[in-house]
Amino acid sequence: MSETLENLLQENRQFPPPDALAASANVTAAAYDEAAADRLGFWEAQARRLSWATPWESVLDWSNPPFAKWFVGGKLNVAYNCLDRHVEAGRGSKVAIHWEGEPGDTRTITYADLHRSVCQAANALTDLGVTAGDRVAIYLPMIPEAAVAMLACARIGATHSVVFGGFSADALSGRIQDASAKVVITADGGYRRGKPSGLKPIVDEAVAQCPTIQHVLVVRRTGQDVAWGDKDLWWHETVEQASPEHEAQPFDSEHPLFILYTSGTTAKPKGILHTTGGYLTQVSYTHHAVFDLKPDTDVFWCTADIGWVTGHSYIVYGPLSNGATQIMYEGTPDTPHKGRFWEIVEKYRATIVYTAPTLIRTMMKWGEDIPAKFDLSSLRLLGSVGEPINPEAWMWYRKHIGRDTCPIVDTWWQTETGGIMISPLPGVTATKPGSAMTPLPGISADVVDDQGESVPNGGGGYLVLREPWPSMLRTIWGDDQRFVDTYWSRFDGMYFAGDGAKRDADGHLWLLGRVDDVMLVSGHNISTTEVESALVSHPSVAEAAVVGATDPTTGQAIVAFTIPRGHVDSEGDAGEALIAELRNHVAKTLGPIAKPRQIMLVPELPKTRSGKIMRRLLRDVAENRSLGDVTTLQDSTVMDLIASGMKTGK
Ligand code: 6R9
Repeated sequence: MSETLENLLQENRQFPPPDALAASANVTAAAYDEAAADRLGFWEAQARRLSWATPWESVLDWSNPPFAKWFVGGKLNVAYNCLDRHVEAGRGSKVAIHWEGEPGDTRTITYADLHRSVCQAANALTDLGVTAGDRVAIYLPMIPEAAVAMLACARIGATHSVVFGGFSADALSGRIQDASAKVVITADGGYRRGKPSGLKPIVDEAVAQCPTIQHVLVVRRTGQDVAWGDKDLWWHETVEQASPEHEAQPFDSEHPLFILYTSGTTAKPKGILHTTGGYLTQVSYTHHAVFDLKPDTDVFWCTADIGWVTGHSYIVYGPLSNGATQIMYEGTPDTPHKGRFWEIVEKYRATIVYTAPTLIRTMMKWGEDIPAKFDLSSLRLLGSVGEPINPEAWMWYRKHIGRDTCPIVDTWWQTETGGIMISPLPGVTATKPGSAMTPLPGISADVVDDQGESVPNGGGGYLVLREPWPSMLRTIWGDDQRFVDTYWSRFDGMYFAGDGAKRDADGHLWLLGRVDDVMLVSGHNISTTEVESALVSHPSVAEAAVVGATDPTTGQAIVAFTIPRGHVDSEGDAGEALIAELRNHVAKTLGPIAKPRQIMLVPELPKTRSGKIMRRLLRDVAENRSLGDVTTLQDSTVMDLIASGMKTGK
C-alpha cells in the first residue's frame, strides 16, 4: 500500500454514558491516568484481582522481544480462580451458567456444581494419563461440558485446543496433529437448526489419521447411534463416576494454557499460544471494566461459540474469574423462530449482551418487529465484536435492542491479543456509532503510516500495538520464526495486527477491516468497510459485503453484494431501480470515486463460523473465478444461493 487509507465516512453522532451507569461504574477515567503514569504498575494492580499461590518477582520480562514473560515467577491455578475461590467465599450456590439447549431443554449450574464437575473431569483426565503440559483437543457443541473440559484441562495444567464443532475431519485432524494431542473430548452430536448433527463420526474419521490420540471421551448429548472403538469412553461412565475431590496445583504464570487455531484464509492455520497469568489478568480485568460487570445483579450473555476466542475469553475465563452469572445457548438464533435470542433475554432477564455485527445485521434484515415482541427492559449494556460495526447497525442495535439507553461497547481485539484492546469504557466514554474509540488503560495502540510513523488526527494507516500486553500471544505453536515473521517484522519493534484504521479529528479510532481487503481504485485506497457502511446506511439495506475486482480501466473496481431488508421489494424492475439508487447513494455519501461498478442483490453472504464475511470467495465470484476453499464457510449452500439468486446491475 503506497498511500494511507482515505477517510471518507463522516459520523457526527455521539452518545455520553447514562448518568446512573457513570456514577457507579466499575472503572472511571482515573484508570487511564494511572496506566499512563505507570503501565506496568497498573497491570500489577489488575493481576492482584486474582488469587496467586506465589507472587511474581517482576511484572514483565521483555529482554528477548517479541517473546514476552508476564508476572515472572508467579504461580496460580486458573480453575481455582474461576471456581474454588468463589465457592470458598460462600458463593457456591450462585448460578454460574443458565444453559439453554436448542430444543428447549435447560440446565441451571451453580458455582458449586461447576466446581464439582471440573474436579471430576480433572480426576478422570489424570486417570487417563493426562499430565501437565500434555495437549487435549476439545470438539464439542455449546454444552456446559465444553466449559467443564476447558477448566479441567486448566486445572491439571494440560493445554487445551478447542476446535470449532463444525469444522471438517481434515481440519480437526490437522489441528490434533499439529499439537500432538493425547486425548480428544467430543460428543455424539449437538443440535443445530432444529436437528441433531453428528460429531462423533467426524472425530472417528479424524482420529484415524492421528496416532497420538490415546483416548476419545464422548459426552452423550443427542443420543444418536455412534460407532464405538477401543479408544472411546463415555463421559458419563468416566467423568461422572470420578471423585469430586481434587486439589488444584498452582502453575507457573507462563505455563501454556491453550492453543487456538486461527482459520487462516490461505496458509496453514496458526496455533496461537496463550499462557496463564497474563492471559487471565487481562481477560478478567477487561470483562470487569468493559462490561461493568456487577456479579451480584448482572446476567451476562456472550452469544459467541466456545470454539472462537471470544468464547474462551468472555464465556469461560473472563466471566467465571469474575464470579458472573451468565447465559449459554446451544443453537442458532432462528430456531425454532427468529425471536429466539430475545426470548432468551426476556426469560433470564439478561442485563448485558455481547454479540457480533453479523448477527445485528441479520436481525435488521429480519425486521425490528421481532425484538419488539419481547421484554428487553432488563438490558443495560450492549457489546459488539468480530468485525467493524457499521454506524447504521450500531444505531439499530441501540434503538431496537437497547431502547435508546444502553451504551454500546464496540470491542476490537483478536485471537492473538487474547483479550479486548480497544473499546469504550461504558461509564466514561461518549461513544460514536461505528468507532471502537480508544485503547483501554494499559494498552498502547497506534495508527502508523508505511514508514511506521504515527499518523496525525484525521489520518489513516495501519493499526499497531507499541508495547507488550499481558494477554498477548506468546508464539505460534511450534513455530517461533513464523510468529516473528507474521506479527513483528512489518514495523520495527511493533506488533502489526493486519487491520487498517483511521484516527478521526478527535483522535478516536475507526477500524477499517483487514488491510488485504483495501481496494485500490484509480489510485485511491478505499476501505471495504466504509463502502459497506455507506450501503447499510440506506434504509433498504440490511447487510453488504464489498470487494475489489480486477478492472481493466480502474485497476480495481468496487463490487458490492447487498442483502435487502425484509420488507423491501427487490424483484424485477424494483430490484434494478434499487441497484441504481444504491450506487448513487454511495456516490453521494462517500464521493463519486467510491461508486460501485456493480451491485448484486443477494439473499445471503458467505461467512466464517465466527461471522466474518469471506470476501475472498466473493472476489472469486466477482471475477468469475471458480470458488476457492470453502472449508470454513458457515453454510456452503450460501454460495449456491448467491449464484442462483443474484441480480446483477451494471
Ligand atoms: C475477537 C476476534 C480478529 C479480527 C481483527 C479484525 C476483526 C474484531 C473488531 C474487528 C473491527 C471490531 N475485528 N473485532 N474489526 N471492529 N470491534 O474477532 O478475533 O476471530 O481472531 O478476529 O477481527 O479484523 O483483526 P479473531
